[in-house]
Amino acid sequence: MKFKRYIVFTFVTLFSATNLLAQQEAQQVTFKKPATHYLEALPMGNGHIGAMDFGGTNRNRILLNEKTLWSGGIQDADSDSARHYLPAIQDFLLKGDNKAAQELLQQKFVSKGNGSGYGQGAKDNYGSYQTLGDLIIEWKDTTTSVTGYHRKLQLDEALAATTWKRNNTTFTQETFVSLAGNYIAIRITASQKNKINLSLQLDRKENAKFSQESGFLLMQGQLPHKDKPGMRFAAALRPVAKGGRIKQTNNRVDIINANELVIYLTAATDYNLLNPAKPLADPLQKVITSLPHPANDNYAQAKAAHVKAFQSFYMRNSFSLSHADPQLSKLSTSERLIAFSKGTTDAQLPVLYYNFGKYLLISSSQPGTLPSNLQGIWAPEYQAPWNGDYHLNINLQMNYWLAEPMGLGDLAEPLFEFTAGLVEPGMKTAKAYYNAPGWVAHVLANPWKFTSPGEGADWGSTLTGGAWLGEHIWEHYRYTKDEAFLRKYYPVLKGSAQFLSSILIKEPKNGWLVTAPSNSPEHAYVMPNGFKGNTAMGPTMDMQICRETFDYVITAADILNVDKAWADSLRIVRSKLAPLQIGAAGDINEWLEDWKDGEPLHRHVSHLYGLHPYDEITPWDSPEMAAAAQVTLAQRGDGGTGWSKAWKINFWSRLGDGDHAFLLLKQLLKPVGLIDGINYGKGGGTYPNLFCAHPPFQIDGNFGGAAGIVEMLVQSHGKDEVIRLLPALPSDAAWQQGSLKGFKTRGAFSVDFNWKAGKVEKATLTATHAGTAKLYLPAGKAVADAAGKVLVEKKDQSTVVSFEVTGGATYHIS
Ligand code: FUC
Repeated sequence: MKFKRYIVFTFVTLFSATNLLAQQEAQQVTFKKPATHYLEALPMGNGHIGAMDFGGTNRNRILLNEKTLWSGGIQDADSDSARHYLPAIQDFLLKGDNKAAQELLQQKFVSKGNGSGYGQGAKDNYGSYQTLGDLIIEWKDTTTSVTGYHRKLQLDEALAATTWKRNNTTFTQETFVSLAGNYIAIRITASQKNKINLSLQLDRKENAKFSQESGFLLMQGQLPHKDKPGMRFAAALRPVAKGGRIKQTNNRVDIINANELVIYLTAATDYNLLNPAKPLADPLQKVITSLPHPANDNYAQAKAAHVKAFQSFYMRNSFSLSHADPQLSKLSTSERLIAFSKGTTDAQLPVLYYNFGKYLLISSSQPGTLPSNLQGIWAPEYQAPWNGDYHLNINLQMNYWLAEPMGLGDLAEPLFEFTAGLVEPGMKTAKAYYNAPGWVAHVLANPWKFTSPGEGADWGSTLTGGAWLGEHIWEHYRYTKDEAFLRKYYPVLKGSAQFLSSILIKEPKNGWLVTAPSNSPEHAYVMPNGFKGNTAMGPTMDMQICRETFDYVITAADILNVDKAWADSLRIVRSKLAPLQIGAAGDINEWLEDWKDGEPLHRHVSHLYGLHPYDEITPWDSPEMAAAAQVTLAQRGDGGTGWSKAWKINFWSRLGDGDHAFLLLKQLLKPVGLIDGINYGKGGGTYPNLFCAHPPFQIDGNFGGAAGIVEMLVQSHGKDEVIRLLPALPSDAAWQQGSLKGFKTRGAFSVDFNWKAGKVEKATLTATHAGTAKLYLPAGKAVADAAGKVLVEKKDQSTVVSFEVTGGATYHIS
């Protein structure tokens, strides 16, 4: 009896130890050294304020960001005469003279002025997202040696911590960006009294002045805008020390012989989210008054409130794989990346990547501010790559692919509001270029509501950026069935459909309706006459976006009981759109004709938009097209930038090929050194701090990669929105046992399940609304209601089943 108890005890202990290990391996980004570069620093944020802790023990840098800090300002980049040239450009295209069309487009149909400043718009009207600056912590003792150094970001608590030992004293620095209050908090402790001796300073290389008030360090400034004064910003820092003394001189704070120190820091700008044309008041007073007062300082409470607020998002869902390796927990994250790339099994690394994606979403996107940009909220530059803006031909959208399935759709609010904010300027752009109703946004957008085409004919005339944003509004509805939400944003969707339906022209060969002039994002074709160009009519992605937009607007009008006659007319237009076509090589045509690719391995795979994110192509609804999509993917190859690889993980998962998806995930996790600058040739990967390498750092790959993991595990797309568990599970041994909790599916369901030996063991499905559930039921499983009554049973083979559900009820699959 005793012996048996001992065995059970040992088993439980071992089991929970492995579990704990797995948890830590999946929840921590760790380093054994201070960062030498921001791509080794630990990112934190609350959607408004961003921080990156370098973990230095002599001189520590904390890189600071504020989401709305943008140079430039509102510009009128619409070329008013453009619409007069539209018929001529279209005529050239109809006659097959794409060269003349592209030349005229470059002269008359691009943005007025410098547009985005050729990607270098910081000092131009377009502007650039900029770093706020740095907090510098300078320790007095920098000569004695440091031992026992460790640095980690604890993802499930959103806390960074550095520990080190110097002169027999153990120091710790803990940092968070509060989700409960709008500030950064940094607490420094020492194992012995009077050992904290350091100085604090704020720094910024451009457009800033520094000052101090009793108990505060201040920074304020104004950014350049070509014609007028630009955005004002301010930051304030307040140190709270226990023991010792604080001395303030020359905009510097010295902490002398303290036992403990807490630093609070906040920042704001005068950017007016509701009306960027009318800046808010000078933010200086706001930052001073919004910092916690020393008299009320209670770090423990502030930390607890932050962790609680953060976990209210983070704990909504979880993904775990059972396998853990005790050896791996001794490695730093970058050592794990290297080992993984050499073939070491590290089951928890993909889980860590998933968790990191979730962490980044919560930290960079919160209601009430701008959406996550090309760098989320973490930029060290004054001229960010591509201005750190909102690219609408994949990048901004990819940043939000995670939100709905993770049950974090409320964090996409900044995206929905940003999209709605583009309607008004986009209506002006639609008139100026196409003399069309509705609204358009092209390839680029910024907080100043830029909707004009880009300045280059070869990339700037993609006209579906705005409609693609609308897809996220529709997806939110599909996941939640929230009619009030749909009603609120219906005018945005309707405006896109109005625009797209009114600009279509009839192409001469088949009489299909097509967009013109447009392009297939950033890719070139080679015409049979040898012309290599971009300007085209009816590129495949446009036609897919038209079908998708028209379909959901027609459905939305029906749900909301509005615009019946118009929706009917849209149905007719939809039926005349150029269809998907399979080319001579068995692939999906990217253009209306089966032209050769300008760059066969190009990073964009826009013509597979219908496979993902749109669900026009699925292996079950359209097997022939799915097979052609697979040929396209094979042609394009597995290379590409970070986001391109991330997209391909999603594509392969939707084709049900978990092994190919995992192959690409492994490539996305390939360690990349600290390369600055843009180098398409090198391909994507992962920096030491897990940020995605385009290169340079671009956050879309982090989000897209984590979303790809979701697609491997749960899908619910296609005509019938059938819920599929483990639709693309890799055959790798490390993936054969695991569990998921709190996932959302289209049709407004929540699923939890676990699997063993690669097969679903038990699952529960909770319905938010009454209706019909459609489920791909694994062989040998049955569905029962909460009372245990069996509703459907399929013993012999896996198949799609449907059953009626009650709102709020849970169903068990076992
Ligand atoms: C798109 C991509 C580039 C880059 C840029 C920010 O235009 O083609 O690779 O990601 O956005």
